[in-house]
Amino acid sequence: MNKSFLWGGAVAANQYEGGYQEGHKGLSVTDVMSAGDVDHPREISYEILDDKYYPNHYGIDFYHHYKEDIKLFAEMGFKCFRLSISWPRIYPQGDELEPNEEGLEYYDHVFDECLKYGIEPIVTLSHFEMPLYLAKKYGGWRNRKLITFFERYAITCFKRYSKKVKYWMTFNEINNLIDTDNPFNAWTGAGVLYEDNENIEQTMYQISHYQFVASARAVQRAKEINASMQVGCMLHFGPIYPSSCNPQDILAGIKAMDKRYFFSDVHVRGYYPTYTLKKWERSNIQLDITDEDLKDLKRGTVDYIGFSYYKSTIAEYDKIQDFIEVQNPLLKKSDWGWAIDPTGLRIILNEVYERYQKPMFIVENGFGAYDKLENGIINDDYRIDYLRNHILEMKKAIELDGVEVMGYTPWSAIDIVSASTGELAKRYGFIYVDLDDQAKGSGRRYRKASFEWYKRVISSNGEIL
Ligand code: BGP
Repeated sequence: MNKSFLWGGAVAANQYEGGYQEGHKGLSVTDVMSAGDVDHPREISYEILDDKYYPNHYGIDFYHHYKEDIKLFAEMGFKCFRLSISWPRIYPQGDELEPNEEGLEYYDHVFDECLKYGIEPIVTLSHFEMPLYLAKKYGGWRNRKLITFFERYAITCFKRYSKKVKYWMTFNEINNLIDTDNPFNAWTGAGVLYEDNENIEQTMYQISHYQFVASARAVQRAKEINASMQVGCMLHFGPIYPSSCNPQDILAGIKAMDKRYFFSDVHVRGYYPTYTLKKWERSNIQLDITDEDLKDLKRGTVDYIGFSYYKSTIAEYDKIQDFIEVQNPLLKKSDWGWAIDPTGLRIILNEVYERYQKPMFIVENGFGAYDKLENGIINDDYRIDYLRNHILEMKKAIELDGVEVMGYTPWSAIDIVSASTGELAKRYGFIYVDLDDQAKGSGRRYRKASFEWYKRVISSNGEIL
């Protein structure tokens, strides 16, 4: 492994910061998302209702514990720490001309604390969130004006942190927008709720287009501010296998992957792929796309591909919808039904690298589980197994297949609120936080078994697994 390989861990502002009304932060769309669980989706109301609990308000209170937590990351030997900036901390409403100085200072402190230990901050500008005000007043990313607001926010961050942050990403898992059956996360994070009888597919492509343009403009502004800054995209990836060797199923697998690749194709190549143009023609999809937008897409292609990998899936031919997703009988699953497939990581690294020849950054990979704290000890061997097997496959992709991988930041550096369910009980971290789903508990941090294990992995640069 290359000596400069970026080992670290990842989190997202809305899932761990807390302090939701401190430092003149505005409300985020995630601040009005109630708790859910494995069987019940979270609800979003655009108002804070008295009878609901909102897990993001407290998160794990990193806002007040950042020194203690970053010290623990340093103890593990992190070379980098992936976090996101909360947009409403910087622009509380989203459409103001001047940023909130207190919000900017907060991230100065966080970045300084990281840099003190030689930890490189890796920053996502929008991780499933935005100012609630933009969602209510403008309809979120349905509205072209959002491009200007995002660009202003990005410029503010690039200028302010140009000496502290080198690696940036624009929109987290932008390709989750395609998942129109489950609009959770990417849709709610884009400040968009379905309207009755709307053409959901058309809306999805329009939101995506505005985000692509906003991202491309951010890339250009970053280069103007500091040419050495690197801006990447962030995709949710994982191979989609055909359910059999029937050519119909093979084609179904390709079509299913195209739905994910559509987003990286635009980010990386700077233009819309032909399979999408044909789809728009066929489905009579009408979009607001200007010539200037298309120029922006070309000028603002990304420097690297950040992606999350948790699981693989299977596609089976379906007459009506091209394909349907089915379960893989050969793979074990997590308690939340996510198929465990380390080889899938090597496969996707190969596929994506061959497609684009751009450096890749694994910015999320991890195992959500119900951890048990017993006498101050958390034995999370299942997590160690998961991560070990994935790192082994990543190493094969690098050493045997020649894939260029910049770093690995498992999800999550520390226990945080789950994005999909709102639980804290779905834990991913190397550090246990003594809080329950209602944020009750001591809040004390404990090193899990995986903490000591990962520390050795980093100090041996991936040799001791
Ligand atoms: C990704 C998101 C993260 C994160 C992770 C785990 O989709 O980028 O924000 O939460 O998945 O998902 P969950 O928290 O739902 O288990």
